[in-house]
Amino acid sequence: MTYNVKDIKLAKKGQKKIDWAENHMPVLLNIRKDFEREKPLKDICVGFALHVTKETAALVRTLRCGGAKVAITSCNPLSTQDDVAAALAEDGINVYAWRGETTEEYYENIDRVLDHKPEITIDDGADLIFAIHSKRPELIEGIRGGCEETTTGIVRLRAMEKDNALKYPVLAVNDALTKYMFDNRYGTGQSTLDGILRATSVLLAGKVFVVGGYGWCGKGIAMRAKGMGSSVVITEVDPTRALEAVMDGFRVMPMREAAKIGDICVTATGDADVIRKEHIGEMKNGAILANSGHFNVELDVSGLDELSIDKTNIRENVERYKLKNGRYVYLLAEGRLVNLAAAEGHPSEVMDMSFANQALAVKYIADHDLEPGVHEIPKEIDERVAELKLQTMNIEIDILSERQREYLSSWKEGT
Ligand code: NRN
Repeated sequence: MTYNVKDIKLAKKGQKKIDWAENHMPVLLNIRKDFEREKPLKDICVGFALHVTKETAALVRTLRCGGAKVAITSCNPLSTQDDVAAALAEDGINVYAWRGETTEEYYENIDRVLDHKPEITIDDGADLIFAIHSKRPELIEGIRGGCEETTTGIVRLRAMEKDNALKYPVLAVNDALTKYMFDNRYGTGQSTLDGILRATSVLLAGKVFVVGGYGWCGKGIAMRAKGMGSSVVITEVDPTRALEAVMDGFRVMPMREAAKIGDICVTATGDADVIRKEHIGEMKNGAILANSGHFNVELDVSGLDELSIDKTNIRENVERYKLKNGRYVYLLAEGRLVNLAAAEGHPSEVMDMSFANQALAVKYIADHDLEPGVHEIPKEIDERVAELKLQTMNIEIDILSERQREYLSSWKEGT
């Protein structure tokens, strides 16, 4: 067993954080009990590139209880919680991750995980799968399949599949209802505000809060910013999503207009160049910029540099840029995903469902021979996660009667 972490002496602090997360992840712990009994992953090596957080550590422990050998690195150079990484190392996990990795170190750590020749991969953003296909193709024949956690990763994998470039099966964990309807919406909604508030501690009430993108993440961010008393403005490129934002009571306008009035501007589109130089040049003095998308391509950070005559770190995760036009703007977490770089990511209760899907998806891959390509999560996994979550919340629901079941499958009864 090998590891490379910032400071192994942080392990005790990390164990406490993981225990705290596990106190709020009852579905995953329920699955862990089954895994301990059945050992469905016996001697299977699982390679991870997920944000190394206290919730991910709970997932790692669960797969290990299922008999898996685990090697893990992060999927972002800024999101690793170093005390959690130390705790995993102390637990005997092969962990290669620290907060503040250089780009070179980030990809070296991915290589370290691949040195363990994983048979199943778990990705968040598809960097691991991409590294296997582009740099270590000899590993592919030994791989049973993979899982992908996030929207951006699914988009990337579907593009690979379309080009016939995807050589092994991947389960689209992000597309499970019990993942994206909760993690992407309620998780991102809370964790993005958490990141902004930990970095700046500014008042949100009364501020103009611009959200770029009204997908499941943008919807969550807008809903929570409104709840804190912000006046929320949405920008979009998709007419239907724009219409939904209008009907949800938000102002909708192009970024060139929103940039002029925004006090806080957050991107969550999964696309590149959403806030560009021409927008930044129009921004109010003191505007705060943050990104909640997976990669740091949504805010044009190099364009911001070109527009600036000075850049100073004034708080942890806050860079102050003095623009040539004399105004200041603040960039959070270097434009990287603010919820994980400046806070701890989504709350454990919502990652409980996302990672229950991951654990059951890994078991599904171990139990089935799938064709290369992107596969939807089996409906029975999604439904089991929802039922388990309700159980752990002591919530009971109605059960269809025989008559109701027949009615729903009939077509003869009309008015
Ligand atoms: N606490 C977290 N641990 C966490 N919060 C959000 N994510 C996390 N991963 C591990 C991921 C979500 O599932 C980031 C991904 O982009 C999103 O799909």
